[in-house]
Amino acid sequence: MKQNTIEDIKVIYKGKEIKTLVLENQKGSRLTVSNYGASILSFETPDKEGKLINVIVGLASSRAYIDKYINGESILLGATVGRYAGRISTDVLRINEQEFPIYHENGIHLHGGKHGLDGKFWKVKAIDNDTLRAVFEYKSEHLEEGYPGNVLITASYQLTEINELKIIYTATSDKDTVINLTNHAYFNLDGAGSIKNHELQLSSREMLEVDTKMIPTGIIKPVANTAYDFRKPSTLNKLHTIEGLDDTFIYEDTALPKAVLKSLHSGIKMEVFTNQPAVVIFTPKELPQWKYAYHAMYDDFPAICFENQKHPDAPNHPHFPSTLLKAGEVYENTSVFVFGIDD
Ligand code: G6D
Repeated sequence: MKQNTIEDIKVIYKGKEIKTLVLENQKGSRLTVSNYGASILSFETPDKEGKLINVIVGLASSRAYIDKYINGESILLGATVGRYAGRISTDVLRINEQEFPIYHENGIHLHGGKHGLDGKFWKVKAIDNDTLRAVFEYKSEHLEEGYPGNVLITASYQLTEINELKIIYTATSDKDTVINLTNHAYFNLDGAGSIKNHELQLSSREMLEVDTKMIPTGIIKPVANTAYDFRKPSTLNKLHTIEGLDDTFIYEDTALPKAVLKSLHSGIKMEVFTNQPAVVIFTPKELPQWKYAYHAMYDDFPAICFENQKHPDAPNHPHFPSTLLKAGEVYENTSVFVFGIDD
């Protein structure tokens, strides 16, 4: 019987230490994470024939992530996103009648600003072979990217014996602030090609209406009788008709999986559980022509992101779940991606 193993690889690149950790469970599934952006570089799990498939799109080397970021080309592959994931429609945050200017481009603040958490070198806080868990930590200084509060953030990645990928983010602040983290993994259950042959089922009856700048208007609209209704399993070849997804769906309050994604080719099924009220589902029409891990080649609609989080632009919509983190309180965002074979 295989044992749990964690391989710890250190590379110095451009004067910085990149720590890559490979967590392997007794089924032979392998989760590779990096302290750069507290990112998931890959996740290999067996398909219906028992062959390992990398279901999370990654680059061919951990150094490549830094080069893409420095060149302003990052698409946040597998990265931790924040302090505020998604879009904020104003160039200031108003907290307790105080105004905090935040970085913006054309009046929109996206994914934590010009230098969000995805471009930081996190500290390796813990590596636990028994529970097959790696924890990264980042201290975000007061007014970093304009956000108030000295905020201690942790990102915990765990691979369990039943092929669950558990992601737990925590944050505590010494001042009232806002926080809304997520993980930006791009899933493709075939490890290459397109997700058009995947089937998606979502426990969601509502989604956010957005304006032309993709900013929520505040209106929450039903998905019924629209192409965005995934309450019944739907194959994703319909993405062509809706130009893909880059939308916020409101999860139903259910103990059932919030989302189920299946590949009709590899037979791999992924069930998504989370304590977050919403998810931004992003299906890029294509990926940049880069060298990807395992020499993977991708086609149109190559991947799908399940960015479990609170609503984008919540600081400007009082009726959305609050993203305020009061001094001394603990923020926790837990998501579990359960992998198996669709019987
Ligand atoms: C685009 O609008 C999308 C975002 O949702 C995505 O996270 C990003 O590309 C990578 O900005």
